[in-house]
Amino acid sequence: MKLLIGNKCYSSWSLRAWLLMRATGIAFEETLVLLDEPGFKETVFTEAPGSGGTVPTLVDGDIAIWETLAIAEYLHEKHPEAGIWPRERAARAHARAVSSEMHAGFTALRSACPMNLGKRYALRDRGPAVARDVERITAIWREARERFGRPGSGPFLYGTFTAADAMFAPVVARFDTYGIAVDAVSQSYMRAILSLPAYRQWLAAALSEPWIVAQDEVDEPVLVDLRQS
Ligand SMILES: N[C@@H](CCC(=O)N[C@@H](CS)C(=O)NCC(=O)O)C(=O)O
Repeated sequence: MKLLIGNKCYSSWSLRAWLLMRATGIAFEETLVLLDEPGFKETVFTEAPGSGGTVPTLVDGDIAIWETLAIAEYLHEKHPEAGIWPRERAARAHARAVSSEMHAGFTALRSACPMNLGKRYALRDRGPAVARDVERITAIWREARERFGRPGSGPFLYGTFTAADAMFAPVVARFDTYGIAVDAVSQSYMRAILSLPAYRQWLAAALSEPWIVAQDEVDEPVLVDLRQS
């Protein structure tokens, strides 16, 4: 299988699919297509004709799957042993619901705090709509951990790493780089994502990317630029 992804520093949707495959041990090769470059759509459509023209797109022979949740479902069908979704039905239903909520929502947070793994931002109040998103996201994390994160089963939302963790990984990154304060349960969950070897691998590659996209040029107080170049 081949996964088309965007720049690792910025592409939050690519991070979700890539992390899901890497953390669950599903073999794939990756093709990085530069965001904000003139040939982006042509490259995606050449690799995946008839797709939505976005990244991530998973290509498996003559099957192309765009949309991150559809990729998760495809992997769940193709690799039932990988634990893409939790094994227990109630946990699985919860994981799918919160993943859909993530996919469709939290637009205030997403537009106020675009994912940029290369910078650590100065603290500032990001307004009530962002605060509401943060409150809802951390409530989801606490509920998942309390109801389904059985002692000894692992530090992720449902114990072991699942698609729901992949869906929230870019939010964890944002809370970290934008210095957004969260409760103790959420902090401990964030540590689990941020220290996951697959996440560290993505981050290291993101920090060594030379490409800067337009979104990065917005006038935003930056505490630390983490990139080497
Ligand atoms: N709903 C899509 C969103 C994918 C998406 O918006 N990807 C962005 C990069 S993070 C993209 O491809 N942008 C380029 C474009 O839309 O032309 C999903 O779930 O995968």
